[in-house]
Amino acid sequence: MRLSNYLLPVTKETPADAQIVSHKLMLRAGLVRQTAAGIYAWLPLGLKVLRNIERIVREEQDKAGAVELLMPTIQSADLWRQSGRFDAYGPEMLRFVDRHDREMLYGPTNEEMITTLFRDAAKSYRDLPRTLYHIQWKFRDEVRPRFGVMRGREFLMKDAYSFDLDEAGLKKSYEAMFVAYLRTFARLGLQAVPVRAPTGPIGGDLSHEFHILADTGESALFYDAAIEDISREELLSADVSTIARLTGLYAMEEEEHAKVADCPVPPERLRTRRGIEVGHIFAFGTKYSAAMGLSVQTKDGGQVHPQMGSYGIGVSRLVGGIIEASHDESGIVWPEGVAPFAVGLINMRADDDKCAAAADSLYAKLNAAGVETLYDDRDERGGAKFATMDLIGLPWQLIVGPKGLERGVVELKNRRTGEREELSAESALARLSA
Ligand code: P5A
Repeated sequence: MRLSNYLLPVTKETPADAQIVSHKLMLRAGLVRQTAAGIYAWLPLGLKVLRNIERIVREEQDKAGAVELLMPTIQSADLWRQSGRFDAYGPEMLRFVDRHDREMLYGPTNEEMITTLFRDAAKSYRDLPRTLYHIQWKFRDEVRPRFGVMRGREFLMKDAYSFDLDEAGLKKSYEAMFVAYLRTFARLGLQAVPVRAPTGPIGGDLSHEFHILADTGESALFYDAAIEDISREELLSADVSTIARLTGLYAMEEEEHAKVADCPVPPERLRTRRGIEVGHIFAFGTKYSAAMGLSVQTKDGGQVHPQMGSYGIGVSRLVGGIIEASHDESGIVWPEGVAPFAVGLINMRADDDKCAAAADSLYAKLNAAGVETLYDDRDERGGAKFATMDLIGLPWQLIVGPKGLERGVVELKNRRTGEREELSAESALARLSA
């Protein structure tokens, strides 16, 4: 992508309305713009990051055996009256009427809808177990939307729903999602701490929240320092034994920790830090299947209400969460898997024909090699180009200038370490396409 043909409204000034670093950087780097309280437009660079996160989330859901579908954002109130949650959900639910005076709502979650879809499709034990998911926008009329996309009113969620014949099956489905979450967050370059959680309006008696550690998190966590010793490699290849290991280690939110009479963690190992909740999973049994008339025939001819769970990931919140966990004083430092482009190619002198020709040629070769490149081909000062590239945080910067060209070299900079290296254009290409 040529920057001269892109929409990247970066700013030097720190926006006055942003309190936390990720929100400031998302505005400054031109990722999002607020269009109404807690509602954001995703600008081209932000959308690429959102799509990359979605892709990793989707791949791990598919690997865990979940099946993707897509449910609408708008739901009918009748659906929610069947579960009894229409009144219970309260003012966070955005309600409205259509032209025929039918009561509608913008979905804050989809337990009701998936239960009726499954009810109409599944007839017998052969149709179970199943886990279905979608990645879809939600709306919650939060009293205090804040911190940008971290607590928005409209936000993107991955929500999965599992259906099993019995409790042992539900436990397996819950564990499969738990493992998928550990892998997903590790691939996103994050260390996520699973915390035993209260279930709130979703219901049920087994639930875990996944938090990433960041000073600006909304919850205070108390946990065993040993959690931080679990390596990224182990999380990337997590299995059920990893769950046992992690849930065997103490981690609680402040309110729950306060209720614990004897904390099992010795004081020298007890850590307290703030966390951002990026995922939340629930096992709630027959709460919705019983209320909404979902039952299937068992092997011996009886009928059972399937045991259900639901599993959420805050996809848009993750964009902010990743920035909280990965930035420096110059801007964002994207982990490889989510970066909007792999390489930022800088032409130091757009007004110099030789320099422009060399940069154009590198750009064409990077494209041909399938390396996603953002090419700063604009006629701007070099200093401003460096600042923009540092701010938007692409993993590699490839700098083409007239002086280097005279010596037959270009410069390659690693955004995370700041290391710079001079090398031939061919070697740079080989390195970046590897
Ligand atoms: C689980 C999936 C649920 O809604 N029903 C379907 C269950 N869980 S949850 O914890 O309420 O939400 C799941 C995740 O969505 C993110 N999230 C938000 N992100 C941005 N802005 C918000 N206002 C917001 N509310 C929830 C969180 O990451 C949460 O873990």
